[in-house]
Amino acid sequence: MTTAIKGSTVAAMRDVVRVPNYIGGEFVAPASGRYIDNICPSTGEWMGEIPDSDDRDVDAAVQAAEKAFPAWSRTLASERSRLLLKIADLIEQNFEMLAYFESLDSGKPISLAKRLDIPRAMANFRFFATAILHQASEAYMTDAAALNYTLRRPLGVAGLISPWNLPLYLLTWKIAPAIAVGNTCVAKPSELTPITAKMLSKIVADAGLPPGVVNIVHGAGPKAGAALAAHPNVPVISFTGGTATGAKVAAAAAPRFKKISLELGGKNPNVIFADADVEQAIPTSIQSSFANQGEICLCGSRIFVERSIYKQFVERFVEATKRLRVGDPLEESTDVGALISEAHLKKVLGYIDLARSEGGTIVTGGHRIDRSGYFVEPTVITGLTCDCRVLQEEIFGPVVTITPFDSEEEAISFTNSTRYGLSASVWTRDLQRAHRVAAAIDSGTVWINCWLLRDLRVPFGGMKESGVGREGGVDSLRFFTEEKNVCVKL
Ligand code: TXE
Repeated sequence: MTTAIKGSTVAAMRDVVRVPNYIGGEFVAPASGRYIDNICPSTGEWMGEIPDSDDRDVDAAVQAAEKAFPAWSRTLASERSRLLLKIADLIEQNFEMLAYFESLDSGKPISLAKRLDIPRAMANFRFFATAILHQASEAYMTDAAALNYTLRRPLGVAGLISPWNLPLYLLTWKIAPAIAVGNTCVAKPSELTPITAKMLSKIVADAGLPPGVVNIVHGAGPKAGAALAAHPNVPVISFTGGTATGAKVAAAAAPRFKKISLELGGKNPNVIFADADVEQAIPTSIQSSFANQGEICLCGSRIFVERSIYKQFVERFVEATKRLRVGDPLEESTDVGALISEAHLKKVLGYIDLARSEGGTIVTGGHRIDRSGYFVEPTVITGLTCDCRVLQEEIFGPVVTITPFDSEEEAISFTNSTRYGLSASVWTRDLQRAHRVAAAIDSGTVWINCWLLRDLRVPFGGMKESGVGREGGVDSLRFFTEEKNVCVKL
């Protein structure tokens, strides 16, 4: 499949890439009849179009989801599980095609789509399909006077808003738990990366999921996304995206007291103590800085290195950065692909200029690559302090700063010096220090001597302005259900 698609040109795909909405089991055009262009990040060319949906489309999707809810919420867990496993199998059967289009649509290296995105999409469905078969509920005895037990029921129609950096990975991270526990849903994928969401709607239909359980409405965030966040019949919203957008979603949800989970931006630290295993720390830090062009909320964009090994670390890190192959995302050998859009390219280049004006040294990289599409050289910056904007604001590109520190206390204060608190990596062979520093860092996840090692059972989310709530494992199952205590007098 891959070879066949590779041979085709972007122009030849015009016929096939008009993405429809998926509402009530039907593929439908938007009420407005209008479409938004979908631009290929690695060429800058028009590649297709997606519905410019508005509140009418969102409302139709919510109605379809409401209609499907009574039967789906009563469907036996074993049957819901079977259908979710079928979806996972169909993702697996379409693995190559999904990886290809994920890479084409987002600019990410196809090797990453194959290693991370599509396997995780399968794993999300398998994990929650089986998790619902192993649930228990609590019971509390009030002496000999009463028995309390907890019932958990789905909330109704879940609103799921996902971003462009890990399109199918994050969309399925939300859809799978939402429907596994008996909700129906309306999902709004990013307008920048609609293609694998379109493919998922076909997969969901082919798997035999009842119409209306999953609905996918494409469109612009401020129009379709905002309509979903504010819809009166959507009691629960799961959102992943930028912090500024998260604030808008929270504001739209607040007057209706919706349950919300917000996974937002990060400015994650990567702390390297002098006793670290540098042979491991360097290649992993290269990954955490530049994987997916730095467009992962968990990327470590601020590296702090103990002063005694700082010089040697910078030299070796820069050498490794220069070896990264930046190029066509569809080439298997590419390490760093294209940024998502021209606007995002400008944002990232703007921060590199800012680093220069804040007095930083661009040790390697720092420029747009001279070719069509939105490519930026992997960039390493030194000489900036923690109060600089470049170390305070999320850049979300292949740009990393390296700063020396002199003590454990200073390392901790550097890590905690931003308004974000999503994740951190700490590199040391000193076990007690590892635990001490992990406890002191304000972030939802701390990795010790690793990065992006994800177990789907663990709580995932951010502190401070990196988000509200936790998802993953039991947290997702609880988030998408509502508890009721039943008290029986004995
Ligand atoms: O994301 P948006 P953007 C960060 C990153 C990036 C910045 C802006 O720093 O540069 O955010 O990216 C939908 N109501 N992250 O603007 O807008 C939108 O259609 C409801 C971090 O591209 O947050 C899309 O589906 N929904 C990040 C989703 O929100 C709205 C991933 C996310 O897009 C909306 C992406 C509105 N008013 C960017 N406006 C992460 N945490 O991984 C937009 N949307």
